[in-house]
This record gives sequence, structure tokens and C-alpha cells, in this order.
Amino acid sequence: IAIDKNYDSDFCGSIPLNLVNLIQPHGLLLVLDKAELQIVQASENLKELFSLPVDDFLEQPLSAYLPASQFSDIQEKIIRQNSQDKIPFSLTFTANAKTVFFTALVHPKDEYILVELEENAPATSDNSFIGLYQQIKYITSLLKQADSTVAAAHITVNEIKRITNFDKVMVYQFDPQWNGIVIAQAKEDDMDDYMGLRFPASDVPKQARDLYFRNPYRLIPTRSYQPVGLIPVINPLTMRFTDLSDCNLRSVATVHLEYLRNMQIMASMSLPIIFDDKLWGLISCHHKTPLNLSYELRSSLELLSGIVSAQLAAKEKENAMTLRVQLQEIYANLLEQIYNQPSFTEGLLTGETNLLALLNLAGVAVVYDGATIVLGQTPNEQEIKELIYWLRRHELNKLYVTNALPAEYARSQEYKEIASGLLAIAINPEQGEYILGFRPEVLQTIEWGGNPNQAIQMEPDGKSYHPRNSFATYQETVKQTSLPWAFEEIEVAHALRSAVLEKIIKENY
Ligand code: BLA
Repeated sequence: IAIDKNYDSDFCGSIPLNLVNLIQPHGLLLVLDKAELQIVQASENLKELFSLPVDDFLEQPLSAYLPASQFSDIQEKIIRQNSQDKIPFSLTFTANAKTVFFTALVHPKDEYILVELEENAPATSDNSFIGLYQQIKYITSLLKQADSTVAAAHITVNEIKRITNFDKVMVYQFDPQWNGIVIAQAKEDDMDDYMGLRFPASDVPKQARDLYFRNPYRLIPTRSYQPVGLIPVINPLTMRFTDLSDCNLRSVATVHLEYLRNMQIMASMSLPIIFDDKLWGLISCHHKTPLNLSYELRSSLELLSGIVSAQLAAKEKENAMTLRVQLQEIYANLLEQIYNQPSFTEGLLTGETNLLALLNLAGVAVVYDGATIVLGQTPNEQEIKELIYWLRRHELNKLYVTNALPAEYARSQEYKEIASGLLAIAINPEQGEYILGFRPEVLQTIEWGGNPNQAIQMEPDGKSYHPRNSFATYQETVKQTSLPWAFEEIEVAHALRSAVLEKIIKENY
């Protein structure tokens, strides 16, 4: 894929997200010392809510504002669940003769405790435990019936849209370069259609992706807000900025707020799909107008994203297993042929099952014992000879696999139509003996959500920049690549190599 610059790692990837010292205004943040649970730092908006200067709260014990039972509950859970993050509490917080009901998330850290406070949404049928539990059970049963990854993704977007009322919900799957493709979408008619579009990696740069391993969601109820600072600016316990990495209220990077504006949405929420310790994709939700979700609903979505992850992982494993079984069947036949024929070459290239079928190749060349034997479409003998020189220079001892040979080895551009993909199995590389499998060029059209080469618009000053402002479909034709090699195909190629080496030993003794 031809993106001019990799903004993911070298530009967007360096924007600091955690040391911003600002939060979004839909909640309050307190920083407590661990010994006494005294407030050492607090967000400025405490002042508006309680009509008291923030300084009045500093160095006060949290116990001064809570009923004794609530305070001791917090104390006890902090001690008992020290390693656990984001313990939720319902608090009745009273200051200056005003009482506010909060949902609190308490994060015990090494040096301090973070307390995120959000005003409680009054209980409704939407956020009752029974109501949400029913929904989750129902969606889980739907997901279990899905017969493919894409079917599961469709259920996910439809159901999340239904229970949250977001105007658009998408499942976004990362490719190996961390670009993301929208594989399922549920939306209101007047929302832009992103189905099937690919977005460059820098749209969700690495440090933002990494935060999904610490946070179950990222919620931005409105992109149009006044950030709220912490007082004092420096955390007196660490003499540094307070690390807001896993604080839900953390203020949003400006470039992303502008991005949301360019997408013409006000509110956004995203949840990770993680399996095998890897970020597989995101569930991304958009709304035209501001939208906040109750803690209860957010928690249900958090559970759901875990269930979706498990279901998608199961589907992916099933797919891999099916492919593996198919390959094993052909491989078993091929093994028999290799052992029954006088030479392994005949075993690979003749008979009902051959190497072309095993590895989905258009051509294969076996270079062994001074001869080059080919089947199907391959480069000519001279070209094969030169390709092998090149392989030998790279000291590729077992397997060499690429689906973009022309980009690796310029000479191959001359025969890219038949060999944009190469899987080379080394038999005896010192002697230039290889099995070469070729795959033809397959032109691929990629539809990007906006031109990825314009992902960043630099201003003339060379310092200020903006995200792209159009997400209109931009078509890219990818040339000089073949169909990719599946992990399971590479696995079976390794097994084949061992079998061939064994057969050679038998042939010679
Ligand atoms: C954050 N970018 C994000 C997030 C998403 C996307 C989901 C997480 C925050 C959120 O949920 O809103 C991107 N959202 C998408 C995409 C789709 C979508 C691709 O729905 C497609 C359907 N962004 C840029 C550029 C930079 C950049 C050029 O376009 C860097 C220069 C950075 N994006 C960026 C940063 C964050 C981000 C820094 C983190 C924001 C934060 O958490 O504070």
C-alpha cells in the first residue's frame, strides 16, 4: 500500500496524550494521597459546582465530604483491591451545604489515588441492572449464532446502535499496517457511509491504540468543550504532571477534536476488540449532537466489547482451523506421492495432487541437482537463475515469503504478472537448490476514507497542522502484489520442507 509517509510512528505517534493536565468538563477529578486520602489536586470545575474556591478543598480529607459509611467502604476496598483499577462507587458528596450524587471511579496508583466523579444519571429503565442484563444476554445469544466474523460484526453494530441510540456504529478492523477497514456499519440515513472504507494508521496513532489496553472505552460526549485544568498544576506528591493515561475524563488531543469536526460529528465513543493480546479492531460510535451515556450503559458496552472480542476470536480460530484441515488433506496426499515416486520432484509436480494445489500457486520451479523443472506459469530459466542468486545473497535459509516481490527485488518487475508473490523453500541454498512457488499479480482497488497522503495538512509555519478535512472515497490501485500468504500456508510450507529434506536423504542412501 502506497502511503507516502508513515505519520503513524513518526508524527502523530509522538503527540503526548497522558500529560496534558486537562480533563473534559463532564466530570471532576480529585487526586488523593494514599496515606490519609487527602485531596492534593483537584479539577477547577469543582468551584462552579460547589461555589467554593478549589483551594478550599486542597489538603482536606475526602472523609470531610462523605457519609462515614461511604468513606470507610472506599478505604476498605482500596486496601483490599489495591492492584485493581477503576473501582466504582456511588457517592453522596456534600460541600458548602450542597449535595451531589456522583458515580466515582477510584484508581489506586503507586504514588496517589485518582478519583473521577460524574454526576449520577437518575435511574431509568434504560440503565436499570435488569434492563441492561437482559440486553447483554440477548445480544450474547445472537452473537453465538453468528456463522462468520462479518455476521458477528453486523450484529454488534446493529445491537449497539439500538441500545445506545448513537447515529452511527461501526466495526473497524486493523490490517497488518494498522490501517483500519470498516467491516460493519449501522447508521441513520443522513450519516456519511464509511462501509468498506480504509483509514490510515495515523488516524488512531500508536499511543492512542496502546491506551485501549488500559481503558475499556474512550468517550467524548462533545467535541465542543472548554477543557478544565487541575489545581495545582504540578502534582505535589510527584512534583510532576499527573499521568492521566487511564482517566476516562482525560481531555482530547486537539487534532482529534478537529478530526471529529471534519467528520461532522459532535460525540464519539470507541471500544477495543482485543484478542490474543492484540488490538484486532475497534467499535466506533458517532453522534451528530452531544451524547453522554450513563455509567451503567458504558459498563454494559464494556462487557459487550469483551463478549464481542471472544466471539470474533472464536470465529477467526474456526476459519483458521478450516483452512488448516483443507491444507492437511492435500498435504497428506502430496506426502504419499513424494514417498512413492522415485524423486521428490516428481512427487511434487505430477500426480493428482501437486504443489500448485497445496499452496494456491500459478507456477512452481524446482531447482535441484543441476536441473530446473517447472510447472505452470513461471519466469524463464535465466530469470530463475538470477532470482536464486538474489535469494542466496540474502542468506535466506529456510523460507522466504513475500506478496510484493517487485518491491523487494526490482528485476522481478519484468515478470510481475506471473510472479508478484514468491514463496521460496530452501533445500540446499549453498548449491542454489530451491523450490520456488509463484503467485501472479492481482490488482487491488483500495477505497480510502479520504486521501491518505493528505492525512496531515501542514501550515506554512511548518509547526501547525490539521487532520484531513475530506473523507470522500479516494481510490488507490495497488499493483505488483499477489494475494497474501496465509499463516497456515506458510506453516504447511515449513512442514513440506522438512519432508523433502528427509526424502532427499533417503534418495541418496
Ligand atoms: C484518536 N482516532 C482516535 C480515536 C478514533 C480515531 C476512533 C479514538 C477516540 C475516539 O473514540 O473518538 C479514528 N474514528 C477513527 C476512524 C474512524 C472512526 C479512523 O470512527 C473510522 C470510521 N488523527 C489524525 C491525525 C492525527 C490523529 C493526522 O487524523 C495525528 C497527527 C491523532 N487520533 C489522533 C490522536 C488520538 C486519536 C492523538 C487520541 C485522542 C485522545 O484520546 O485524546
